[in-house]
Amino acid sequence: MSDSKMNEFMKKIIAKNPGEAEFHEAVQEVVESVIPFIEKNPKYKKAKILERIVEPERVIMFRVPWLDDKSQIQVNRGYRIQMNSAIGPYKGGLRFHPTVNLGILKFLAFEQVFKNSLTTLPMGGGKGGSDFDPKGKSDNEVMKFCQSFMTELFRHIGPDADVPAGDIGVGGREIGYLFGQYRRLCNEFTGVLTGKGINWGGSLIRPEATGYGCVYFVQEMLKFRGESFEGKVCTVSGSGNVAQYTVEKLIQLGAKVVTLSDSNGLIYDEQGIDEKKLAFVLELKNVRRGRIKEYAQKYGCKYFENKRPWGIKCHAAFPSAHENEIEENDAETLVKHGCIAVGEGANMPTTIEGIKVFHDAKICYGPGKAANAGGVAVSGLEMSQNSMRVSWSREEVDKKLHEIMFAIHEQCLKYGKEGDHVNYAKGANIGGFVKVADAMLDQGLV
Ligand code: NDP
Ligand code: 2IT
Repeated sequence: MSDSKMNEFMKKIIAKNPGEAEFHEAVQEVVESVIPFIEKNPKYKKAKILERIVEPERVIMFRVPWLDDKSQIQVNRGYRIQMNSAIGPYKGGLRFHPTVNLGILKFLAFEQVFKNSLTTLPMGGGKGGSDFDPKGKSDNEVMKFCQSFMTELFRHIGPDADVPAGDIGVGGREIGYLFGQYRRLCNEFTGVLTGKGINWGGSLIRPEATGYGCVYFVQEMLKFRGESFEGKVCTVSGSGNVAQYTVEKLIQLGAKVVTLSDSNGLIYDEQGIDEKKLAFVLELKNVRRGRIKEYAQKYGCKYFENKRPWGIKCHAAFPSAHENEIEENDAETLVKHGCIAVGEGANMPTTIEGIKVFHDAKICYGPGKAANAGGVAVSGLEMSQNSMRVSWSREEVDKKLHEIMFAIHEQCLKYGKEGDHVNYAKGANIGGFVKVADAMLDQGLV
């Protein structure tokens, strides 16, 4: 019964949003859990909550012209998807990457609605970005692009309306240029962006939050099974913001991390990445903006061109690069090699077929909207600090982050327990849905 309802629903989604494959996948993954729940709770069905929640409240698309270092005109496309504001201002990152298109940003905005709801904080869901590629651009070019991007975006955002942050290709440097231009255009200093520098309104622990939070979440999943990180071998993909702080926290908790990657290849360090080697990665990636291959050259470990880490034996895997990086055969290999936990630092890094493999094997699968919610959660804490004009200590923010990840795990247990197994994907989807759906019911036809 639910299956045919789902097929019918997905047919309409595909017809109405042609060519948006990632958005279709994200909706399918959520409705697989939510349709059976709605069948048992007809108030949501009657109010057509599902039909409304998949439709963005607003989509903004705009031209971003800028001058490169050779004084040539460049033109990119900018976007902001304002998906759902039933429980708070739109909140979600900006992605700058050549693959960015409407379907990818709609998938990310859709996921963000459920993720933000799970954080326990009052934040709606949004996402934005551009097909601009910061790779190989000078600081001056990145600044010119950011200023032009904000020159249109500023009229659509605000500290109580929509609060963007970083994502792939948008880190501290980009947030700085974007914030500078917003301040100049609006003549006001407010918490309109998160991920800001520490001496101009940023929060301690925000750079670390997504990685730390993901490790805290997997720690809870392991604890529930009577396990810990001590002595566990872990593989991590990517080498950007999320990957870096995932590795840092894993090292602190006694795990051995053996991989990192970027869009060119994979390093496999059998000795394990220690704090000193990680400091090298941070300098390589955040300051020199180089390739991960240099790590293999410096430390004499293995390097594989264009490879992902999923063929390497591990107890826990942390996909922290991009969507659809774990396919069905990768999931099978991970399970075959004895992997017992997956923490999704990235958004939707496992395909629907891959997720099925993890569920069938009954391993601890922590879906992105739960496992990587620590980043946006600390963004929410940054907004609170900005509103109150205070700065909390590292310890205070880290403690709050820890509590939030624990609370998300509890919500997953509440809605996802199936006998002695926990279906975290189902738990996160229903847990995230209920709060937003109830707010939509309370607020009438909006
Ligand atoms: P960064 O830009 O800091 O790092 C991204 C990393 O992933 C880089 O190592 C990059 O390699 C690699 N990568 C990106 N796209 C591809 C691709 N198409 N193929 C191969 N490698 C790729 O981004 P973040 O660390 O911030 O984001 C990583 C993931 O985490 C994304 O899915 C993001 O949506 C998600 N996320 C981020 C949060 C945050 O707070 N930053 C919060 C929650 C989720 P290269 O440098 O070669 O491009
Ligand atoms: O995917 C995500 O949750 C983010 N990129 C962080 C969003 C935010 O507003 O901090």
